[in-house]
Amino acid sequence: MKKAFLLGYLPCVMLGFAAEPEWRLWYQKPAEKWTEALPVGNGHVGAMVFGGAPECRIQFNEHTVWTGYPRSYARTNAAAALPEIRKLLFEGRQKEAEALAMRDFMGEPLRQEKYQPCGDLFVSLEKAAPFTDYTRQLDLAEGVHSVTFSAAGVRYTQETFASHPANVLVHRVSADQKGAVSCSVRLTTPHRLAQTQSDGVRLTVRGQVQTNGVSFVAEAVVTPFGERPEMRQEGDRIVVSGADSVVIRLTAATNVKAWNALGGDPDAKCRAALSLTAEQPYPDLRAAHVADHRALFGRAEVRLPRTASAALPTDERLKAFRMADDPDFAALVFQYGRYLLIGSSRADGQPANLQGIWNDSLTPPWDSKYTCNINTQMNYWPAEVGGLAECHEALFRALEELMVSGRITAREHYGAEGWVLHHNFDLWRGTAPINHANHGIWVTGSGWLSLHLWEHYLFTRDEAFLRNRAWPVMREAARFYSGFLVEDPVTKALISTPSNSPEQGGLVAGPTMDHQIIRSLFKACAEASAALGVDLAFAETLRAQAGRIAPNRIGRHGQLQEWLEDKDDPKNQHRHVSHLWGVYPGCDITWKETPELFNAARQSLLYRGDAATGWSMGWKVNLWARFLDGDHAYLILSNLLVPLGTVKGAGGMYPNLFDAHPPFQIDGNFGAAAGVAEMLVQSHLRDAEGRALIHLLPALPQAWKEGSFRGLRARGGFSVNAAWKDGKLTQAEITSEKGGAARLKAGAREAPVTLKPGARFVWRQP
Ligand code: FUC
Repeated sequence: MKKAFLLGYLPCVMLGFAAEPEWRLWYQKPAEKWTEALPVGNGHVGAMVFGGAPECRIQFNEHTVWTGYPRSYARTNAAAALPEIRKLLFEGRQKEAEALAMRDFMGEPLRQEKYQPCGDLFVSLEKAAPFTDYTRQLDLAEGVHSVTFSAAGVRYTQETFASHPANVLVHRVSADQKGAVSCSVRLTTPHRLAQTQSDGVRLTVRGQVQTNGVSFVAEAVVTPFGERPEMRQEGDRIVVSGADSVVIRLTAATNVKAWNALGGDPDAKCRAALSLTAEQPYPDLRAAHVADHRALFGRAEVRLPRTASAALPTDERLKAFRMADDPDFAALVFQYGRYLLIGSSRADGQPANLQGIWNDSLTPPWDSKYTCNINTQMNYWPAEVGGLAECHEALFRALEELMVSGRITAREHYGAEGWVLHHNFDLWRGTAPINHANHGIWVTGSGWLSLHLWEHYLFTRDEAFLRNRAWPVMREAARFYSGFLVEDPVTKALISTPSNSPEQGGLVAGPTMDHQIIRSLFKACAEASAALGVDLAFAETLRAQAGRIAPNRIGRHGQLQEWLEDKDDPKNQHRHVSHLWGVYPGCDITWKETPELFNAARQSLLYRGDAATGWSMGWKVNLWARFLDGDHAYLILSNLLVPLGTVKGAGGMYPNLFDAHPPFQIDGNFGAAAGVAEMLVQSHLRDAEGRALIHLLPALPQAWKEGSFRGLRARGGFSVNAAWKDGKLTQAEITSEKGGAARLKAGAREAPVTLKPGARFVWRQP
């Protein structure tokens, strides 16, 4: 350990970093490709820092720059086609049902809108080529990107961060010699309908994504420091010479007032952010940012054995990664996942989309929107367990908005009460079925996402949140399914139809995943209603209906059936493992309560195989953790922690550790981070007395012989720390903010505990 630490430490000291940060990504050359650049973000503005020399490119996004404009995608009276679609499905005439649905049932328009890039900031240093001793790094704990290099006898440093408290991105260029910073700064945008201007101090880009759509403003204010710096305008650039340092503050805003209203004033929003920070010295701006970032990032940590590999530059470390050699890489991936969530999802911003907040393309893959038959949910898997519940808030607000648009979809498409969301949404909160009837008609986006509110309550025990925020959304989601479920003429069970098992098998009646989600939602609603003492009669109806929903079934290959019929193909290695929802993230199927179904689900996962795209592997890590198989979970995780293209037919990672679907899709980062946590602590079960069962080290791989974690959260309102050696727990510590009872479990040992508010329990092992 000591040797490895020194190996990593020395080069940094030699290269001029004060000390090597504990958690960082670092490289010895500038980024050439976007997937080599490093992300910073404050939930409003996200940026990819290339760190080049002499020119550093900072490609940036603003969270509400989207194509389109407010509109409903619901199709008036689509519900008229519903009885016939159902009838055709019951008669086994799937293709006819899909054709009818394509004609009369899909949303209008058929496609949703796209998340867009905003612009690029270029900072070009004079006399900075050729350069030597180059390092760039992203310090995950501080949330600061830095670049250092030498050129013509001068040592330059550039720092970049996206401050949430100040709502600006800050970039500073400095040098180790007075007056040595001479640079030019320009601002561009890839949008066609745009103009750039400069007043000699400030660069402004004004753009319009499309006529009658989103308009945006991005502004960068350039401030030189030193004895006699000069600043002038040259064409579209601001040129500084002879400065000790230059600070650039960048902000961006749009005319989006809300998901259903344009007409905001982007200039005023930019002015507000820039004037608030005008007088703030750089060290103060930086300190306020670091304090804000650390308050979130510093809450939780996983430590795994650190070997010499940890000292390698990140791109080389990724190439060299072998499971047994570099356990600490998984800890870095856990921390990076948390870092990315802090950067892309803050309470007052949009939720993290398919690329978080980072996108440089006008036509991004899957529109960089919100696919919610797995992807959006996966983004938030590390939120609660990883101590970032506040980051979940952006999604909760989106759900409240989706409830409004989803009510119209419920009415027009199903003649039903409540609200429904299908498999995608966008900035405009589209909720209707899109793309194609063979996968776009999937009704449980709203059910699954509503359970995120319930999970937040379970983790925090925040009753005011349950009453005021969670319950209205959950209840109305359940109200939809309560009216939507129909009796299967064969089995007499209640089933979901028409729907789909994402994204295969076409339009069907009764996919297993839907039933697991709806049953879980109904049970959660019954519990919530009892806890709050409200809507008791409705809860009783849900409880009764939950008991009648088609149960999970074991099929002829020993598998958990994905559909009502026993038609699974054991050779099917499709990336979606939807019917295993009940194992993770749900708990409809558990080792404790339903061991036979649990084994069948495990068999299904074995059939599906190990290799897959990024997010699918992220899901499988969590599933193997729930199957209590740490080695298998780690095997999948390590298939993900490789350069893209290493495992045939599978994803992997780009040099900046962005997950490859491929191309980049951020869900795999979040799935992997959540998976590491799920291997170390699980809390989805309760004991016979209803206490949260906190299972410590439930799926520890052999390669993680020793380690520790702190600040992971468990349901019931607990924070958990633990350490282990030789694969055995040595000590655990749990604290409870609100007070409560839990049962700790490690291997065969168990200990019931009851804690007063604020109290801590230390569980020492023999
Ligand atoms: C789902 C997946 C695809 C992709 C897309 C964004 O449709 O099946 O693999 O992740 O979302």
